[in-house]
Amino acid sequence: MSPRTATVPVASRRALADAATVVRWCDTLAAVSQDPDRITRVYLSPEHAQVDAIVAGWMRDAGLETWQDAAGNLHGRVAGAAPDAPVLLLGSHLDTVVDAGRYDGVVGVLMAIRTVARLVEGGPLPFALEVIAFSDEEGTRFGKALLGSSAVAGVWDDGWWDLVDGDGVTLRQAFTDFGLDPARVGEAAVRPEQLVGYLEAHIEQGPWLEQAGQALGVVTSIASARRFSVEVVGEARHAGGTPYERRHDALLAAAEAALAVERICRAEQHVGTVGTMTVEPGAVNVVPGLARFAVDLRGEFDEGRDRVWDAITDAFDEIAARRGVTVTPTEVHRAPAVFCAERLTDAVRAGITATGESAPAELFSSAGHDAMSLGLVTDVAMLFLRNPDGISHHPDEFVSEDDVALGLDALAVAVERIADDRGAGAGAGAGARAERAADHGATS
Ligand code: HGY
Ligand code: MN
Ligand code: MN
Repeated sequence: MSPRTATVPVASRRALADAATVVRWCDTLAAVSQDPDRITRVYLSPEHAQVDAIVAGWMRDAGLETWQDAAGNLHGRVAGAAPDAPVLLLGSHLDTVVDAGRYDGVVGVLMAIRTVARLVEGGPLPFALEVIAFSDEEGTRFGKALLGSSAVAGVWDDGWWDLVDGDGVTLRQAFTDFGLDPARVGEAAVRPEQLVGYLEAHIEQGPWLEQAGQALGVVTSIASARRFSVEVVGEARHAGGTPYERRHDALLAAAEAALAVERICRAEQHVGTVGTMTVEPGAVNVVPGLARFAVDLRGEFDEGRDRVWDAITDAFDEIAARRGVTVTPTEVHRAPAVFCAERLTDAVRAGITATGESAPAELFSSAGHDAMSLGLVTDVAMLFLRNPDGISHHPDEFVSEDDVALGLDALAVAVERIADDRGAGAGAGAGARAERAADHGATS
C-alpha cells in the first residue's frame, strides 16, 4: 500500500451535504429489522419489502424511475442522452447478515443514489445511470449468496428453488409468498450488450485502508469463494454408560473438522470460517449423534481455493475414519474470483486522485460482493471506503461521514471519467460536471 500523501484529501461542499444525507439514511434503514434489538434483514422478508419501499421513495425524490425486478431487486434509473443509450450500473445490496452493521451494502446503494442525483443536474450523460439495490447478497436466509445479483447477471440456477431456510421454507415458496413468480425469474436478467459496466462503492470490511491512513481504495480483484454445509453422522449414546472406545461423537468430530479448516487455511494463506454449528439431539447427558456446520472458504484465485478445499476434505476423511463417523460436505455456493476491469479501475483511481490523494490505495477484496455476479456479464470496478478497525458484520461496523463524502466525490468523478472516455463530450473533462455540482449543497 502506498504511503500517505502530503496533501490531505478534502471533500466538496456538495459531497459533505450528500454524505450527511447518506449517513442519516443508513440510520433510518438500520431500524428496519426482523429483530427488535439488532439489524437482521433477509431475502424475501417483510423487512426486504419495507426497506425497498423506503429506498424507492428516495430514488424517486432524486429523479430516478423505479421498479422491482423479477427477483425482488430494486432498480432506479435516469435516462441517458439518447433513448437507446447504454447503461452504467451502480449499486450494492440492502440485505444483511444476522446482527449486522448498518453500512455493509447499504452505504453503497445510498451513495449511488446521491451520485446519480448530483450528476444529472448537469443534464443527461451519454449513458443511462441505473442504481440496483440487490435483495440478497449475503445468502443469510438460504445459504447461497448473491441470489439477487445472480438473477440480474442471468445465471440463476433452478437447483436453488429447493434451498430451504431455517424454518424449512423453500426458496420457491418464499418467492411466491413475496409476490414473485418463480417461472419469471429469468426476466430479471440484464442484456450484457447494453451495459457500460458496473461500479460499486462499499466499506472495505478489512483494516488495510485505516492502516495505510487512506480514506479510499480501488479494488483490484474480489476473492474466489465456496460455501459448504457439512453433516457429521455419529451415534447418540448414553453419556454415562458409553466408554470412549465405543463412542462415535459427532460434535467432537465436527470440532476437529473446524480446527482442520483453520489449520489448513492458515498454512495455505487462505481464509476458511466455520460460522454455524448445530448438534443433535442436544441433551447434556447424550453423546451427540449428529452435527451440522457451515464452511466459508475464500482465496485470491480459484485454483488455490480448490486445492485448499481438497486438503480440507482429506482431513475430513481422516477424522471420519478415526472416529467412526461420516463427514459429508454439500456445496451451497461458489463464486469465481473476479478481476476488476482496468478501464473502470482507472476511472475509480481518477476519482480518488481528484479528492487530493496522490497515490490511491489498491487492494484485494477478501469480502464477497455483488460485483462478482455482474463481473460475469460486464466490466466491474469497486471503490472501498475506510472501515475503522475493519469491523464489519457486527453492530460496531463504522464509516465516517467525511470518508463517505470523499467517496461521493470520487464516485462522481469516476462516472464522469467513464463518460468522457466514451468520447461523448459529456463534460468539459473528467470531473467537470462533478465539480459544477460540487459548488452547491445537496437538494435534499
Ligand atoms: O461475506 C461477504 O464477504 C460479504 O460481506 N457478503
Ligand atoms: Mn456482508
Ligand atoms: Mn456487502
